Amino acid sequence: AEFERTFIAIKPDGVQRGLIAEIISRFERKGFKLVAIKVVVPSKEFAQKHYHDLKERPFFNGLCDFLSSGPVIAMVWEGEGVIKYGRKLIGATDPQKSEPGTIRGDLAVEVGRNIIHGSDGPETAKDEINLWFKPDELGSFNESSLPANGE
Ligand code: YYY
Ligand code: MG
Repeated sequence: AEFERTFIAIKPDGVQRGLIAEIISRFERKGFKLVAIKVVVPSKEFAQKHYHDLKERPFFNGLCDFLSSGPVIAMVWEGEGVIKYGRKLIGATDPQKSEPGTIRGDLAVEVGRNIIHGSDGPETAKDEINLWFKPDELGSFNESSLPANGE
């Protein structure tokens, strides 16, 4: 479980509102490790793939339009328990029900503008990481691979 990884995305509303650093810092301070990060403007077709589990829901079309409406920060975070605890840091889907202290609880008010996505289990984490990232974007590294004394 030490090398557990999850997919986290800051949605266009979070980017537009200037919340990138705030959100990243919450994962960093907890002790999780950022393994990959990039800015992507997903196409609507890509958004539909990402949210394929929800295609029968009435909000599916609006949700996919929204996800593809601007830049998204796509990330892979690693650490023990990161899938489940990442969801805890994020808070409940509806920000009206998210606890204070969570990202959505502190920073959002509407379910359709809840600023962040996180994988909901090991299978979706694997699928979402593979959808958003190529294998060569997920290079492993650790502190000891940094040169000593700036060499
Ligand atoms: O995983 P999470 O993002 O917390 O919720 P999901 O049930 O997977 O729904 C994905 C996404 O859909 C949610 O973040 C907002 C949107 N949504 C909505 O607009 N209206 C709902 N009643 C439920 C979800
Ligand atoms: Mg979900």
